[in-house]
Amino acid sequence: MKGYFQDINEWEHMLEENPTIYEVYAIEQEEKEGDLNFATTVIHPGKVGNEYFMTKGHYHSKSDRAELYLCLKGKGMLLSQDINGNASWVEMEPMRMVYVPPHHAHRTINTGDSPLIFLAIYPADAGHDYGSIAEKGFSKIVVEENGKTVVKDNPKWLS
Ligand code: M6P
Ligand code: ZN
Repeated sequence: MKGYFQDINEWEHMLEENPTIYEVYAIEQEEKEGDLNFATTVIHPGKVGNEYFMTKGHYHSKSDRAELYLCLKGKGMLLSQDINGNASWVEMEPMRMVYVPPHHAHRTINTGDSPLIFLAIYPADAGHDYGSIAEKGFSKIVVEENGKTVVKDNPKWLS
């Protein structure tokens, strides 16, 4: 995940211990219309500098495909944005379902101090498009400031 977090020095420092940031256990079907994939994701608690551990985040290759998450354990946030970088975010807590509309990139963030575990359900033909997020990130970042979770403008975001 080199380049995904703001604090490059902290990132390199953390690599000495090489912690697992998140794990995905996906059951994926053949990529055909009408079928569903599902995946359980575990994001471990932790931060790089003041930025919480998070997933890479992606658009769908078939960008009109939506996605649904059911939070099972822990505390976190779903950050999503449209193709122009207009972002929105919603808190995740056990038994809360959160929805990613078509044409929206999505990333999940563990803002708690225990693993964040959620189930994702998405069309089998959605596909993952990591390109633009890997390059530009999201327009917002989620950090801890004075013990509080804060959503801030990404200083590296170029719209
Ligand atoms: C969820 C789903 C998966 C995704 C995973 C990790 O389980 O959205 O499709 O792979 O989160 O997210 P990412 O692939 O962006 O790292
Ligand atoms: Zn997705």
